[in-house]
Amino acid sequence: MTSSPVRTEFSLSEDELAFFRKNGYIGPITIYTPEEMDQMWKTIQRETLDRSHAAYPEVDKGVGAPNIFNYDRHLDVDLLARHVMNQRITDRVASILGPDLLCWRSEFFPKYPGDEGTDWHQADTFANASGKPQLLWPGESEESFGAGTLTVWTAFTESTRENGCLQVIPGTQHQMNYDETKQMDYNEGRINSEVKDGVPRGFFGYDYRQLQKDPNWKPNEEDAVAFEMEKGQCIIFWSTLMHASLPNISTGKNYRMGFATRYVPTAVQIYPGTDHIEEYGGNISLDKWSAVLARGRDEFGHNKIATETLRGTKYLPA
Ligand SMILES: O=C(O)CCC(=O)C(=O)O
Ligand SMILES: [Fe+2]
Repeated sequence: MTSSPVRTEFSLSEDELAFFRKNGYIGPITIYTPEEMDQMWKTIQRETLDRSHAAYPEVDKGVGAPNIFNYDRHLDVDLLARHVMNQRITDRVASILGPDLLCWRSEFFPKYPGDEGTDWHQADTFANASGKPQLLWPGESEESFGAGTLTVWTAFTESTRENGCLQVIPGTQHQMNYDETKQMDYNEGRINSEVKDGVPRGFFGYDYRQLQKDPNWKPNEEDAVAFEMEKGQCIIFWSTLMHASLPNISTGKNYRMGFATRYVPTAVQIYPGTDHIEEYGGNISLDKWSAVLARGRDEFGHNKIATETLRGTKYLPA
């Protein structure tokens, strides 16, 4: 993590950067007004239904499969393409990662009424579910830990304790409690079936506790912070920070929709030595995948970079 010499409109202040370095996150930060977010979300919902240009085909499998089939819709949906390049986001991310940024992954994280929370977890190489490192930082070998990614988790709908807001344990980003070279077994039947320390939680068909270095260790939930957010606000956090989310205990139509965009500097190799992703009970080819140069320049040429979306719209800073 370097601090960018480039100061721009939405750069983090020195105080904000110091807070991030200590705690592993910063936010909530407002990216869109609630009205803007409402409008945008309506259009995105309509556009995401059309999968004719999506990078990955619809996986006609059980409840776990939506995870992987919701990946990377910023590669075909215009408003999501604009979102990953939004300067309110990328200026701040650049304050932490430096000026040259790739967005390598986006993911929808829905919690519908009755859905369990997300297990506490940390991710460094992102081998957690696939068994293969998805990120390789310079100077790291495939066997060793990489150095994670910066995630921007934006609340596309209001996010409350009741509908399953995001939680973190501040300051935990420096030490991995999980070993991503260990294997978890995927089991759809596990979804919505476990209560962990009084809270219904799971990891989309996995049990993240299977990666624990010490099987007897437990996260220190007393130190957890829960982020209630207005729609249009985001949290920026380092992926090795302990994070989770609460279950959605509400009734009716009160669903929570998070949209995570993940950034690394251009020096990082993404999906090293692999042409597919196999996780959450699905298997997708990376043929149509590309990284998006969200800001700055790519002087490394390690990764395939998209200049336009799969619909042919140019990626331009928003
Ligand atoms: O939204 C969630 O429940 C989990 C989000 C998460 O784990 C992530 O963005 O890395
Ligand atoms: Fe995560």
